[in-house]
Amino acid sequence: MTENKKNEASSRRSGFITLVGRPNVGKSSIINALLREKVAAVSSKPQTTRRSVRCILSTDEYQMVIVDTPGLHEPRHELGEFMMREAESAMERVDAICFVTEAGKRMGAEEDEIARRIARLGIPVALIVNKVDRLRDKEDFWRYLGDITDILKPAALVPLSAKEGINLDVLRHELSRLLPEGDFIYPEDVLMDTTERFLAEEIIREKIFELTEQEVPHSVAVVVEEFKSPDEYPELKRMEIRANIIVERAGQKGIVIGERGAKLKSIGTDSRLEMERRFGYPIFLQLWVKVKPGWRKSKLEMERVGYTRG
Ligand SMILES: Nc1nc2c(ncn2[C@@H]2O[C@H](COP(=O)(O)OP(=O)(O)OP(=O)(O)O)[C@@H](O)[C@H]2O)c(=O)[nH]1
Ligand SMILES: [Mg+2]
Repeated sequence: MTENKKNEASSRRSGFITLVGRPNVGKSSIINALLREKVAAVSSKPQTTRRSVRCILSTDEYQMVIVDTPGLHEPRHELGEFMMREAESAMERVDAICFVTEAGKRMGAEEDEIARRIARLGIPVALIVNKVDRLRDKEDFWRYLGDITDILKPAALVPLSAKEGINLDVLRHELSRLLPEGDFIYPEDVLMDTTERFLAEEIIREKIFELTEQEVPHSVAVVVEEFKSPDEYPELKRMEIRANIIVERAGQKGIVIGERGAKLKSIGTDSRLEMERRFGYPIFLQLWVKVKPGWRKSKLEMERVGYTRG
């Protein structure tokens, strides 16, 4: 390495920061806002994120690998257990942890308990209080924070709105200060450490979360069976993606398909449009709905639909 390169490397910073918190507080939305790009699946329903995913924010000075995680909750089946293992292991060997909460919501005992566990890890913590756009009275901000700051002793506290873009620069700055010196881990143009196949599954699942209600979104898994890109097959003019939507019961299959196939058509159209934007090719998308009774409760079925830990 030349002297110049060495200097450049040592003045740069890079590291891993994991975002954790209760379901639906806005972790994935915060990552999309930080990256200025929609990379992670977001929905109004809790437990949207099922796997930990590394998302990457690169600037001239630093590279932050931000790990999105499933919302922390008491698991009720095998899928929930899988999600919690994903979140727990994402907190190991990282440079900092961001604990995300919601403004104006009183912290419960459960949140305090999570905070205590995080504090015991001995890793620097940033406390993000998201959704401040919803606060009607500024006084509520502190009133509802409760004991959490005493428990976490955060190195930074950032009131934020991922939705309205309030304090995003402050958050970028505060998090970058928690990064150690070191050269970049990923090429600067990489936004996510994952495959296009996984992204396609996430996009379809997100649309199902948006377009179905109650137990249905939680009972769904998406498995891409075929993924052909012009990158690999230059003779193709478009990407060809065939995916199975797995549900737990026959009734749910009817709901996902909808009257005269209308719901499935909407899921397909919305997914295709987002994929075209993300992947940069015209997309041919075929969706099939299949029933696998109780897949969320079976380790074997979970593995078959792709929920295995590497
Ligand atoms: N009003 C408001 N809503 C927000 C904000 N950030 C996120 N949301 C909404 O909160 C809901 C949950 O957002 P997500 O980003 O999916 O939350 P999450 O913490 O990743 O949820 P899980 O993956 O289920 O743990 C969505 O409807 C978002 O649009 C915010 O700053 N203000
Ligand atoms: Mg999420």
